[in-house]
Amino acid sequence: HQFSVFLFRNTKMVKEQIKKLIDEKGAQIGVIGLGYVGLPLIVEFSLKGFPTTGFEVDNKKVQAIKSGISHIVDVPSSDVQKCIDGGKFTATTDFAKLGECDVIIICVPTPLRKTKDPDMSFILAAGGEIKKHMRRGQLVILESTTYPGTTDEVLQPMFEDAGFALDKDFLLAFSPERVDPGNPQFQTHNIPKVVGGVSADSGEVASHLYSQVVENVHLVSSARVAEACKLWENTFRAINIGMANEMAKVCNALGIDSWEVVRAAATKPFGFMAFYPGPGIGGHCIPLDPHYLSWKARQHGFDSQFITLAEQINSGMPKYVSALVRDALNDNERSVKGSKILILGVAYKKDIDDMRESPALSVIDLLRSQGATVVYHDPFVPEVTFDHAYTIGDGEPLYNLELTDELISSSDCVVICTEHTNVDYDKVCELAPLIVDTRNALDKKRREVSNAKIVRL
Ligand code: SAJ
Repeated sequence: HQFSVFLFRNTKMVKEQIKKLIDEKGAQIGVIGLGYVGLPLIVEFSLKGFPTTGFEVDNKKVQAIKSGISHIVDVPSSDVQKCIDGGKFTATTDFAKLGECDVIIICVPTPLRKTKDPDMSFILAAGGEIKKHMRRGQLVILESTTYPGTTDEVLQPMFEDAGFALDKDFLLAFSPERVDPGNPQFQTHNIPKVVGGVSADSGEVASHLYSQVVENVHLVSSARVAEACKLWENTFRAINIGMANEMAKVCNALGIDSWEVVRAAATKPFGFMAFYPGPGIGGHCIPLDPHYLSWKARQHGFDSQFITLAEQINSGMPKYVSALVRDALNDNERSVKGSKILILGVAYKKDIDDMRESPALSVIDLLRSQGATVVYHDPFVPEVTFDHAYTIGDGEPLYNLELTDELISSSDCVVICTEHTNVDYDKVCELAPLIVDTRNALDKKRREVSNAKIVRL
């Protein structure tokens, strides 16, 4: 059998060879990067019966996964255990095992440098490991969000430099991840998957692969179209959130409740999509991805003003919120300096534990730099650290405090930065002297019975 597999792997057209392995659920699938994208993906393939290998540079994650523990909120540990019990799933830091894989999917981070330029180091590192261990007959797919042209300009030449020819020896495609952390309705299997190959064979086989685990696969004509699609989606969000934030400032200036306005606009059954104001945008996608597009556009002499403007507005929201707090305290004849401020919710969005780029960090930093003592309560986040990007507290952690009556009533102001569901807002409304609500966490009924003065974004 091994010989016939060897023979098969070294003679058939790569496209036919990999498709057959996929149809037999014999294709060994490797996923590089076991984070919020890679872990759900490899679990889906493993539960469908494919032999799978997860590749991670972080051995702590590998050990946790090998003992059946998931570090990702959307992946139950029971699913990881099921994969292990299936006997064909493993996780490793040994990238030499990439040579055993028929399919390799890259799910590594694509952050920004301090200069807001793309940081391609993770993609280059993954591509380098693949190149080192490449053999004939592999399909490589990039899922990390990146600028249009990455797959064919960066990865394809890497593999060709190693002496492998596209379509003859390897296939290469791009397929954007669309994971929405904490979204109970949409998980990997029911989120439509866009796929684009750097060649027709590549697109065809990559699309065939994903159709094993995703209900709806949308094949486009090239990897660039798929790369651009992802950036269009996320730039669309960043710009519309920026508009919602600017509209909130306009409404505040006119004494109009912006949340009521958006709710009313959302009754329009066509031609409108509701976005809501907030203390800024967090996560590792929406604040960053549009810069991959504008960076690439600038290389072609095009300056994207929408992306720049949205970034200015969104990144300016923490400052706007800290000014709301300052003015609200002032109305209570208190200065920010010397006040005790309680932040409710520090994660970058509700009901998840992710702190990446969370605007709450900037709100805390701004208030502390004006002399306030700031503490927080967030049921999902046990501790928060501030790196050198913040004015105060480089490396010193803040710890989650229990939401006691004493904590609330002893605060001069409570600032709701994230509207987690499981927080006792009735108690906050009863005991807090002053509340700044940046997420419309307190509905009309609560606001009417509250003892606190409530300021809304
Ligand atoms: N936000 C607002 N107002 C809004 C919507 C969001 O202030 O109306 C804020 C959120 O609080 C958060 C940030 O923007 O801080 C990003 O929120 P998000 O809902 O876009 O969530 P992400 O970044 O976790 O995930 C998004 C995906 N979410 C949705 O489509 C709802 C999706 O855009 C991508 O699949 C994913 O980024 C990604 O990985 O690219």
